[in-house]
Amino acid sequence: MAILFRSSPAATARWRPLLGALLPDHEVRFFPEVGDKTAIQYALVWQPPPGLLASLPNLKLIFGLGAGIDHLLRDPELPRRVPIVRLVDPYMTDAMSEYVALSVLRLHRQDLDYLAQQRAGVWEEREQKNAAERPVGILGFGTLGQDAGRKLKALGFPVAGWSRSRKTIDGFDTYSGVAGLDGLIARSDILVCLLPLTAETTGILNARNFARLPRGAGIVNAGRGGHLIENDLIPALDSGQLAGAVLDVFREEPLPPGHPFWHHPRILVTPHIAAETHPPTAAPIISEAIRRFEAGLPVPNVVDLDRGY
Ligand code: NDP
Ligand code: OXD
Repeated sequence: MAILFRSSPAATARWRPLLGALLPDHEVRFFPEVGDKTAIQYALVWQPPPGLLASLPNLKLIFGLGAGIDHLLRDPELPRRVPIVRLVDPYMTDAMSEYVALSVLRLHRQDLDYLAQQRAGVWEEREQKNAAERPVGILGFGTLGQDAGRKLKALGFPVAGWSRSRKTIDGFDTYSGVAGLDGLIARSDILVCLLPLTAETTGILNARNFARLPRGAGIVNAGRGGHLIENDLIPALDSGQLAGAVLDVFREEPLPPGHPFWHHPRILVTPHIAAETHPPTAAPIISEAIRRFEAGLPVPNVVDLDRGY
């Protein structure tokens, strides 16, 4: 019974000792050392090469080494009979909420303007609202969205969330489905995207929706680069319809040199670090899931392939 691990070389170095210690009764193989493929029952993967998973005839579970599984669905040969388990790790949830709180506060407190003023040696006060006067809307009100929402609420922001299914959550205005999207957008001075990338959510940060935000709104995209129509962003910023954008994820990663986002004065770029997978907490979550599976118990966080997340 073997486990195949495949991620970047740096991640592999961090996971190797943890998996060995947590799963001593399993043989863990590290890609590209695959060995006898018929022995592999579990795959722990981030961005596996297309066809790798399909080449494992006795695979029983696929563990995505992140919260989003779009990297797996991109594989045209993905064996859809094998359940995919996504990573839900409170350590990552806390990290994402820190990133969202920081980004929302930067937009709210006009950090981009004060940075520009500092560079120009300008000492000038700008009118400032309180958090209570700055509604935040969160696209994707699941594990990450709700935690970020709670923390933003603790800072005083009125928070609303948008999800696919209808939700009633104490202390939050909630919107759902295609019919609820315009309502959430119209009331959001700052719009945060924490959606999974699916056919329905691709391109949701677009000119139409920017135009429906209150003038001078800010956006934070920590979902996926495919959520943003990149060519729509700069015109919305240059016209003043949007005041700023904080972007952690991009259609092409790393963001290519010379891309206009690098130097735009109203865009803050981070290199997909909002909530990185943290092997010391993630490895015990995955090893526990394997133990549950082998004991015939239900495994949490299995992806619904029909929904796409
Ligand atoms: P969850 O599955 O817990 O939450 C997803 C939310 O999105 C749910 O509320 C879901 O609705 C909603 N949703 C999905 N499709 C639609 C739709 N078509 N219309 C409206 N709402 C929709 O995921 P997580 O919160 O754990 O993660 C969200 C995403 O964050 C990941 O998929 C990944 O892309 C991104 N991420 C980015 C990281 C980074 O470092 N930048 C790190 C980790 C994750 P419902 O509740 O009804 O199911
Ligand atoms: C994830 C990510 O999905 O890091 O976990 O983007």
